[in-house]
Formats: sequence, structure tokens, C-alpha cells
Amino acid sequence: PLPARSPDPSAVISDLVTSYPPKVMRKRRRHIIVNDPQEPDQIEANARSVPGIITTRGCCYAGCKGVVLGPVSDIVHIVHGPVGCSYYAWMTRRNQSGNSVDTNGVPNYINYAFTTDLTEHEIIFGGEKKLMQAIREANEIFHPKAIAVFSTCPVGLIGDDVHAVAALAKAELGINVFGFSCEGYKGVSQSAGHHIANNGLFKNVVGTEDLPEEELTNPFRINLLGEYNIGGDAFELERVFEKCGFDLVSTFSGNAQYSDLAHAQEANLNVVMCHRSINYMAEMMETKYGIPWLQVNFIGAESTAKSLRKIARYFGDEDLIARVEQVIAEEMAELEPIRQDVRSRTQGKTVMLYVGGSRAHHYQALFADIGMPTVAAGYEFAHRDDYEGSRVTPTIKMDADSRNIEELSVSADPDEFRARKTTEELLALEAGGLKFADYEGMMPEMAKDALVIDDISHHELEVLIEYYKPALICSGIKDKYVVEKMGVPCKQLHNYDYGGPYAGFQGAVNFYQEIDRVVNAAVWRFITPPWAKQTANAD
Ligand code: CFM
Ligand code: HCA
Repeated sequence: PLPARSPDPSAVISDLVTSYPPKVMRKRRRHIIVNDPQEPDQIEANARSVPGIITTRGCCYAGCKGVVLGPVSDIVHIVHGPVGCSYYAWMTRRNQSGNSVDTNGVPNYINYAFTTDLTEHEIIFGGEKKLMQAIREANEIFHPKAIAVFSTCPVGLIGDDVHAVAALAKAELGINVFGFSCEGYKGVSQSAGHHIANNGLFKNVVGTEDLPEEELTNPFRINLLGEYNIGGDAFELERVFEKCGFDLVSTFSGNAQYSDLAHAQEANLNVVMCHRSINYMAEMMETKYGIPWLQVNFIGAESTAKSLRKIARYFGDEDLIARVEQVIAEEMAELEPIRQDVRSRTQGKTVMLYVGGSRAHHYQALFADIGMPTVAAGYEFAHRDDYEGSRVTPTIKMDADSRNIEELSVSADPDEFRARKTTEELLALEAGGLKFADYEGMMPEMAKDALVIDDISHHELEVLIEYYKPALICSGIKDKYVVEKMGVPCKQLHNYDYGGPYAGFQGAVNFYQEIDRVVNAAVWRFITPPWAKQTANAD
């Protein structure tokens, strides 16, 4: 629940938008909702930001290259564009890779920034030749398994055909080369880039390799979709999965190598962390390979336990379920004393979260672990389904006599799906009360009367700080220091500042301890926020 002394949300809303011109006011108003978890209201999302408003969103190229493809460590990612597009995306997201250079012969190019460095000459005469030259050069120096090419804004404007160049290079070099038309200006945010990346990966990489039979013995084979190994999150999840007995076939795309993605179709289940960035892949794999997917949240100890149980329940194996329970018990026993101790100092302190397309939801669970209520939250670029969730929880239903599928939640052709499973497997799934894509969203899990704001502007954030005076704000680099100058600590939930991992059990412990230090640091008391100074002057 919200703290008793929370401000009246309707007063807050009118102050949030009151200084805008009428048209902008009407527009922005539709992006702000007073939450009702039982009946989530419709929120305007995934719409164009109002020009002149300071948004924290990123671009299509960022979503495609930076987010979805970038973490794959042994693909050479060539940015076709001016040098700045490559340079300013270099290492800032803190996606990590476990393979050091040339471990087992698998290279790691994460520390490099490759670009064609488009200049005036190419803008006028075209950049395709320079791109071809860059691909050849990268191939000669590094001999990678694959090269991906990413278009930046000018590429679309001058009309370079990156796909034609990639096809020529593929034929010439005999390695997989593929391009992405992810020009920054496309769509309204990085969300468009996620979609383009998903489509390209599915078309050019997934299903191009197989696993040998001996690697298919564990039936609990999963892909982890939408986990990008920021601050080492994927390392912790790999540890937990191994302990539980799940075989992690591939992660899209944290700590991933090209081949992992190329044989991802060998998994039996897709578990989806960041729905926003990778739901397209889950849907396409379900349709083409009959692999069902379910949503998970490994942020927060309670959520991690819940998600592990969900996966075990899906497979329905008694030994697996028991082992998962044992892992949860062990991990919780270690974590619980630390959580209790931290909680004694964090209980009731409030937090606001404005991040991306999934963390503003997921991290609420981690704060709930230590008794910190979320008074307001929003995404930069998520869609309505990420906010409102879906009440549809379809199950598999079988006619036991004819052994036909009567009802199936997956969008795959039922016959094709059945062909991949034995009747016994299907009956077991049905008996286990299997729920496929049981969708979760931000609003159903937030307190009543909490404020939900999409694509928040800097102005609105300042108004909210004055009203709520939260103990902590979670956001990104574009507003971190504005917030801290107002005397409120700001934790970056994109790159975790210098910290992490925060996922899983050990990650949760890291986070509890850091948040404890941040919200209880004396330094914030010595900063006089601007509104306090204004009041003093007025008096
Ligand atoms: Fe998914 Fe992400 Fe996020 Fe995202 Fe991003 Fe990110 Fe994010 Mo920054 S994929 S939506 S586009 S969880 S880069 S690792 S932190 S905005 S909340
Ligand atoms: C991006 C990447 C970003 C930016 C973070 C921020 C990230 O959107 O291009 O604004 O602080 O996580 O690195 O989301």
C-alpha cells in the first residue's frame, strides 16, 4: 500500500500538466493514470514524444544495435554511420561477456567499436563501397563467424542498401553477414529497433545450427529471452539455473555467442524476462517451432522464487519441482538475515521508478522485498500491454478420449505443436494446469492510487519530486544529476551505475545492501532542494 501521507493524486496530476500549452496538456494528460490494480485504466503509450519536451527516450538504432544485438560477443557489429553513433554507444550500457578474448577459441569483440565513419563524401556520393570495404577489413583482421551491419539515420536518407551489401559480402566471404535497417529516426523510440532486431535475428540466425544429440539429453531445456547481462545479471541467473537443473540453451542476448542464438530452436521452453524488447522473438519461435513461452521476473528474491517455481511447474517433473524448492530454501536461508537487517532501515521509505520498458515494473518487486513502496512509476517506451497486463491466462485442454487438443493457448498450429510432444507429455501438461503466456504487467501489481506516467518529461519529474519527496528515484543518466541536485539520491537502473548483478538471489543481496547505503547516507541531508530555498525567499 501507499504511505498514509501520500499526496492527493488528482492534485498532483493537474500541477503536472498545468504549465503546458492546452494542446500539449491534453496530450500529456493521456499518459498519466491514477492506478487501480483491479481495473487498470487505458494509458496512452508508445506514442510520439511532444517536440520541445525533454524526454529520456533513445532511438531505433539504440534499440537494435545497442540493446538486442550488441551483447552478442563474437559478432562483429559494424555501425554504418557517422563516428559519433558508434562512439557514444561504446560500453555505456555495461552489458558484460563471460568469455575473455580467445577463451576456447571463441573471440570477444565487446570492447571494440566498429564503424564506417560516414563523412560528407559518402553522404554525397553514397557509402556502400565504404561499407563493403569495412566488412572485408573486419573479416581479414578478425575472421569472425558473423558480421552484423547497423544503419544510422543518414543511411536511410541517402539510400544505401545495407542488405544488398551484406548479401554480396556473405557470398564473397562465406560467413554470415546481415544488415539491419534500424535508422535512428524510425518509430517513436528504441522500441522500433527491438522489433527490427528480433525480425533480423529470427530470419538470419535462429535455426541455422543444430545441437548434437548428446547435448539434448536434459529435457528441461530453456532459452532466457530479454536478459542482457547488465552488470553481470546473466551470470547469476546461469548459476541459479544450473543449480536447479535447467539446461540454458541460449540467452537473448546477455553473455551470448552467435552459436547460442543459432541453435536456440533446440530449447523446449522460452522464459521471457524483458517482454518489451523480445516478445516478437517469443511469438515467432512459438509459431515456427512450437516452443511455448512464459513470463518471468528474476528481479527480487520473492519474484525469483516465484519464477523458478513457474518454470518447474511447466515441466511438471516431480524431481525437478523438489530440486527447485530445495534451491529456493537454500538461497533464501542465506539471504533472509541480510534482507531483515536492511529492511529494518529501509522499511516505508518511498521510491519512484522511471526506466525503459520493463525495469520500472520488475524493480518494484526488489524494493518490495525490503519494504519500500513505489509511489509513482513509468516506462520510457513500453506499450500498453506492458502497463496494463493481460488477464488472459489460457490453458491447454485436452479431450482425453480422442486425445485431441481442444483448446491451446499457443498461437502455433495445434497439430504441429502436438507433433513435437508425445501424448503423455501433453496429458501431463494439461494435468499440471499449464498456463502458457500468462502475461504480467506493471499496473496490476502497483498499489491503488499510485501514479503511473508514461514517457515522463524532466519538468514532470521535478514536479513529482516536490510532491512526493521520495527517498530514492531510479532512472538513467539523462536525469540522474538533475535529481541529485535536488537532494534526492538517484540510482541508475539502466547500467546500475558501477554495480550489479542485481538479478537472482545474490543479485538481490547486492541490491539490498546498496540501497541501504544510498537511502541512509547522511549526505542528502546537507543539500537544500530548490523548492525549499524558494519557500524561504517567499517568506
Ligand atoms: Fe528491456 Fe533492457 Fe529494459 Fe530495454 Fe533499454 Fe536496458 Fe532499460 Mo536501458 S531491454 S526494456 S531498451 S530491460 S537498455 S537492458 S536498461 S532502457 S528498462
Ligand atoms: C539506450 C540505452 C540505455 C540508456 C540509459 C540511460 C541503457 O536507451 O540507448 O538513459 O541512462 O540502458 O544503456 O537505455
